[in-house]
Amino acid sequence: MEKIICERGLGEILNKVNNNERLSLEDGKKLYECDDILALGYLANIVRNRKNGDNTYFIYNQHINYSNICTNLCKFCAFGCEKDSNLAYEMSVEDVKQKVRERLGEPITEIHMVGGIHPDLPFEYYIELLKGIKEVKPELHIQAFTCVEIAHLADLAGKSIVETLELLKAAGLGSLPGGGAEVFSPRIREITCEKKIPGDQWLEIAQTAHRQGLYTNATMLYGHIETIDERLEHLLALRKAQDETNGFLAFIPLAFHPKNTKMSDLSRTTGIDDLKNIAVARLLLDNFPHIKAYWVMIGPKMAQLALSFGADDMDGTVKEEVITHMAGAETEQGIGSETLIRLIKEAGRIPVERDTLYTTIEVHG
Ligand code: V47
Repeated sequence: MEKIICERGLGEILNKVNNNERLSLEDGKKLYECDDILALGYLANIVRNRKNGDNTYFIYNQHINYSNICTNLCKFCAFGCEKDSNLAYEMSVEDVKQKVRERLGEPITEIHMVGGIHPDLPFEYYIELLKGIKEVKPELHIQAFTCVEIAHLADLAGKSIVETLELLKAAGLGSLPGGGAEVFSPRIREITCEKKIPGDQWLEIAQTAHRQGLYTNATMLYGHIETIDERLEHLLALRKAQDETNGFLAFIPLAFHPKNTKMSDLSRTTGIDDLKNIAVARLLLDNFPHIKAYWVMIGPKMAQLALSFGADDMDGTVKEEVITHMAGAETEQGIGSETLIRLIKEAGRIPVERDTLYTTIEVHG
């Protein structure tokens, strides 16, 4: 394989990867331009194995989307809608508590909770959401509110990001998910999500969280109108931020789903692009401990393959996914832990059930 990699013009990158040296923007371009997916997988797998061996992580989690009412109305999103839309919904704190109560019998360790930028829910609602979940099951880790929501909550509270995060932490917030990053490029934001906070603000909020001891994830929404250069700039901005604050746990490439969005004329991503984004991310984000293959968006089979292309995490059981399913995802709403374990084992890897912060709960040997 090394001979083939050299023939593909990736010999210098191979040397760098073997010597654990940082790859450049130019290297990233070469990787994206390479259409030999096995060569990319071979390279990414070197980094994956160095960082995580055969361990492949998953979590028993539950998604809760408290409301889809949103003032941003991004063009790529089929989830967010206006308050008077017939699709609009809003859960009360009691509704959310009930969702958690309904699944008390399951070994769920994490609540993943995000929503839209709601025009009139007060700051107190968000505090009560966190407190309410903790009341029902205190040991749950709540991974909630993207950096975009945090900016909104700070506005609502009339406080700084630091003060807002302290209040949320005190109410039960454990970490932040990686959504809302989209593509940092101002060009892309202008066209697809002009009302959303700019990329540098997203990064600044993530880094503020890191400095306060809150871990976060990071995402990139790929497969719409972004260029390869814009993807690379996004990845390198994340790498730089991680050098500074080291609080990102995982990077998750998110495959664009066009159905029911204002960009529904676009096609869905291909399997090659899905694997390429996993592989390039693994190679460029040398300071990120984990790369997630989010089975909800790329399908369990592609996520399984991604384990040989740099990914070491399959996210979790999920159960009620709305954001991608509103945009036409054909995957199940949830997946059993036994299925995740089987997928991981058949890929020749070791299934490791983890908590949000990657502490091992059980190795399914
Ligand atoms: O913020 C919106 C994206 C995100 C579409 O942190 C879309 O571990 C595809 O961030 N097609 C939400 N993507 C999902 C997310 C996430 C998922 C799983 C794990 C983690 C984590 C984070 O989905 C949104 C937005 O960036 N999105 N619309 C769409 N049509």
